[in-house]
Amino acid sequence: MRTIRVIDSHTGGEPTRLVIEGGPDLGAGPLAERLRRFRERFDDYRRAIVNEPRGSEPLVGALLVEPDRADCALGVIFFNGVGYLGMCGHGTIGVIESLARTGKLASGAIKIDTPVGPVEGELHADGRISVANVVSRRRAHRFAVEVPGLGRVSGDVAWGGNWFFLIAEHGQRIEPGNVEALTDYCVRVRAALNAQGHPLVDHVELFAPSPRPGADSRNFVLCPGKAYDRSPCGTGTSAKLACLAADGRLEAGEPWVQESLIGSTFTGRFRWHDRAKGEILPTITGTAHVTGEAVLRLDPKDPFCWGIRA
Ligand code: PYC
Repeated sequence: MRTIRVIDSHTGGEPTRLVIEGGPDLGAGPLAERLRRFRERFDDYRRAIVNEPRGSEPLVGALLVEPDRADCALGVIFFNGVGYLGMCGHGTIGVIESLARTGKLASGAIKIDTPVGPVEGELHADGRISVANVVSRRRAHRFAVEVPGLGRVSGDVAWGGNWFFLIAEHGQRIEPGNVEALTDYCVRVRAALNAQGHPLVDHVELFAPSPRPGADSRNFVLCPGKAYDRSPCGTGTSAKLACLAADGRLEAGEPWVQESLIGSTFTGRFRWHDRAKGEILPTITGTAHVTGEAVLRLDPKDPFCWGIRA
């Protein structure tokens, strides 16, 4: 019988399961290499931790590891029900909240190693958490894709720690009652985009004006697989900031309040990393709440011990 100790949290409604003990031993080396080892040799742990019957479709796992970089206090590898993430904004906020609330982290700044580079978290005295994310940028502006059944769809391709396709003109209602149609639309767009020149894009992000006072925009973000992000998506908001910066629609230091489909918000800001290249350093601020601490039991007699395969 294996046991895995976890701390569960949610950030703006999006769940994170932090693995603090009993996860796979990925050895040493850069986190990108350890992620590859995780995928190739220990993928059954990923399914056991986040998939049903222990997990759920939107759940993101976060495996706590020793950092590789000397300037980082800890390392994290993020994963979900279908694979692995480069970075995860809501997840990093959840990890910091989980470590803080269980006495494993004092308030202040902490540098965290991830497979796509170091990020810096800051736990504020009022409970908000900021994450200074990896360098983000727009790769393609108004890229048009022919989507079977939908016609031509145009959007921006941008990196914010994961690859995103950001669409402003989509004709969809971004409302909680419309999740099925939004999911179907994004799944079709992603498949077409992957086949037509952008195979790495695994997140699709739709935007609309927000009815919420103080919010600049509402989004719907389809994550790898078919789950949508209940939070405004930290890496997605970083990608959005890169596009706003490239278009001259947001100045360095100015706040951008991004609302999620369910009404939670992140505040994003950026500073320039390399203005000539359109590269920014985004910071995302939000709040998370711990929802539980548990010991997962992996019983070899359980036919679904390693998760239900989709
Ligand atoms: O907050 O970056 C994020 C994220 C990615 C996938 C789910 N959440």
